[in-house]
Amino acid sequence: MELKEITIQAPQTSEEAMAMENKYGAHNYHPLPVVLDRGEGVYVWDIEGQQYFDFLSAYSAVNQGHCHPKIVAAMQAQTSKLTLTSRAFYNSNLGKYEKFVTEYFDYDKVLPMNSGAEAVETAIKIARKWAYDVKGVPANAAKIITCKQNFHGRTTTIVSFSTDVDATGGFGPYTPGFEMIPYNDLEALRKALNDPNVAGFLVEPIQGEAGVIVPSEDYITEAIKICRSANVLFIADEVQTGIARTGSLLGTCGSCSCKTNCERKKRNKHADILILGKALSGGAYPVSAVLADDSIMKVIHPGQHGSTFGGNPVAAEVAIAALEVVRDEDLAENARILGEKFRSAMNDLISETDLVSLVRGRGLLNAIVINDTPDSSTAWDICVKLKENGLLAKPTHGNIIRFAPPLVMTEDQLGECIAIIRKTILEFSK
Ligand code: IF1
Repeated sequence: MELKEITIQAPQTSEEAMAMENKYGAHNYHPLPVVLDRGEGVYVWDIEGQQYFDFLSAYSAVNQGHCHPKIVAAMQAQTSKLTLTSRAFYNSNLGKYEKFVTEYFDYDKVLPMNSGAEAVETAIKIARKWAYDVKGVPANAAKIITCKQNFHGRTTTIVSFSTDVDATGGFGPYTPGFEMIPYNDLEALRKALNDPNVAGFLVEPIQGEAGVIVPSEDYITEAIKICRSANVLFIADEVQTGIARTGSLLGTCGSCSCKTNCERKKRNKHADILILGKALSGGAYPVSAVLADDSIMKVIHPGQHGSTFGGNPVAAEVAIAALEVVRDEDLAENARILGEKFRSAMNDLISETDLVSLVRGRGLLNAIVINDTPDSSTAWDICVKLKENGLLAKPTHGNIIRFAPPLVMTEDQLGECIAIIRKTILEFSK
């Protein structure tokens, strides 16, 4: 068959672009009505040239800021040299990246994938295999404990242990082998681990999609201890909380101000299996990874897991550059300092209006709770107004607005953003 000639006019206006997406794309999203065309650092511009502060950062993928020159340069250099070999052959970039990323996060080995969901799937497979090969769990009996209100991605297995009806409804039959317990509940964890067939506990150090739920200060360290004493793997999904977002290198560090390798291993802040994605590439490319020590990673043998694109040369170079930027620009420290300023400004706002009832978060992963019924459109309406005032944020479940700007933001820029948020919310309060 001869392919017919297709000529596409690029959309000239935001209206045209939205109409095209609406007509030709599946309706699996409900975006804010803004069409982004260009980005640099903390800013994005729409088709009409309107400038905005990005307070979503592609759900924390763009921690290093849009189109970071160092990441772009690494990507451009590699794309003109070699892009993909598959893992049927070695490539000259992968080993270098593997050494870099394992030293950076202090693990023996890495298993490279592409999306966050794939990395979560990978971690589940490793944990199950470890349960059978090392722990001695009977075949097909391994259980993984997860938390209610989690978000770990959208594959059929991952939605099998979601408590969000939009994510799960209509997609059964579901994968067995998962048990959900309440988040931030050590007693529930102790009880759930009272079963010799438990392979792992999969948890987000801060629950993002649930509305930036920060657990009590000792939750993660205690949960790690409980897992260790029950011979259960502690699996941290740091796809969103990892890589400086929360003011330290990883969310499991808690409020510890470590930059790269602190003494996480000694201080019970070190997951047995670490899942990374999003900011591992600074948003330039889909790059995810699962890290673990040899005693765990050794359970995976040739042919048992993989991906065409995982560990490709571009991903390797982009990830090294992205992690170098985080270190060289001290983004964790910046996130911690700016995060404190942000929450303090939001608390001032809370004292001036009844419309905002709470601010919570850590580093630059924050959310405000809008004082209205969960099914009202107030948070959405505020986000539309914020957009008109030059700042992009997205509401999440139950009238909550998440604020997660790129971590390269300056204090002055944050001041401008706080002024926009104040002005918008106070206008609404009238
Ligand atoms: C969407 C939220 C953020 C994640 C954690 C794994 C994944 C994610 C902790 C999967 C992805 C995204 C995906 C995005 C919405 C989103 C999100 F609102 F749902 F919670 F970031 F805030 N683990 N999170 O947060 O990674 O396969 O997408 O690369 O549109 O679904 P992925």
